[in-house]
Amino acid sequence: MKNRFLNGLVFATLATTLLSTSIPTSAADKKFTIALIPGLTTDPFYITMRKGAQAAATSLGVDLVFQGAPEFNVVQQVPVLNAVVGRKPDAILIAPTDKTQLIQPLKSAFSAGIPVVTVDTFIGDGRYQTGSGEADFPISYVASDNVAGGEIAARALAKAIGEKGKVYVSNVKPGISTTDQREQGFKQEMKKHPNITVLDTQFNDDDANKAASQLQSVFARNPDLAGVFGANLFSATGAANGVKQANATGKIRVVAFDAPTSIVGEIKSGNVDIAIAQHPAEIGYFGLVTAFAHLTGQSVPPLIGTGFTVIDKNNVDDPATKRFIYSD
Ligand code: T6T
Repeated sequence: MKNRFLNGLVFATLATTLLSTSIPTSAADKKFTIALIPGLTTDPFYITMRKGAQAAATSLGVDLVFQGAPEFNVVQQVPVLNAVVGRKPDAILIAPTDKTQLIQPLKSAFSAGIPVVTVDTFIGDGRYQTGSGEADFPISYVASDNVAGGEIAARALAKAIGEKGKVYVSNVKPGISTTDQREQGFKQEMKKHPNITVLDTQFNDDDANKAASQLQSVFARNPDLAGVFGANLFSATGAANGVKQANATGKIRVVAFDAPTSIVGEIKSGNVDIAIAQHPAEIGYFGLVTAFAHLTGQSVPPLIGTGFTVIDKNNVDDPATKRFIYSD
């Protein structure tokens, strides 16, 4: 999967070329409307993604519609998707909340003539435009390499705990492509660290309070717990809070996926060892550019990989790092 990612620099060059190339008159005459449907509207990750999408939309003269649900789940996302399809946008960017259950609802959008780009998460196996099956119709997938992200997390946690002890993954729920892949990458990397035991994953339904109480329960059952990997923003925030509530800062080490503003303090106080910041603005920007390229007759890559910035106590105050802290 990793090798299929387009080199970010190459795509950046392509995008710059695209933006500076004159648009055919017919395309320039039409004002496109592109909808962005996030996993949920209040998550700083998607708020930051929206900013990137808006920056590209403004440059290209596109109307961006941002419409989503208040929680990350299929039951709330599908009615939003159907309402957006009813408004007949020229294209849809969406972070599907389940890799299987969003296939049919998105297929309806595609059948209605609306091109689909998935951002952050994918449907099916994420291999689009291969002629391989019922979920390959989206034109592109724009995202972090989440397996690699899980591997980075495992290496960092292994180092923090001195290569030995018990750890677990605090995760959202099975079926979400991103968080499934982070757990997969984490576990496959941990196989290379023979003195580390990975306990059962705890699923929190994207609820930081639940993740915090799960941390305390796992700790109660395993007083020698050494570390936890929070596989997304709410899992990591909750795990870090749980460690504080248990007065176990420094004893239970935390590796966080995602980088909300609160993570800066957690890293400085030593409660979190590292945060793996995704580049959600980049995902939004290149998602929008990809849809626009398709609408104006360009071919587009079916997979576009965006970057990570790993934040720890050594670089947390660097401006070059700080720009990747998510917007609230
Ligand atoms: O980690 C991100 C996103 O990549 C994932 O798909 C869902 O959770 C987040 O939005 C963070 O809350």
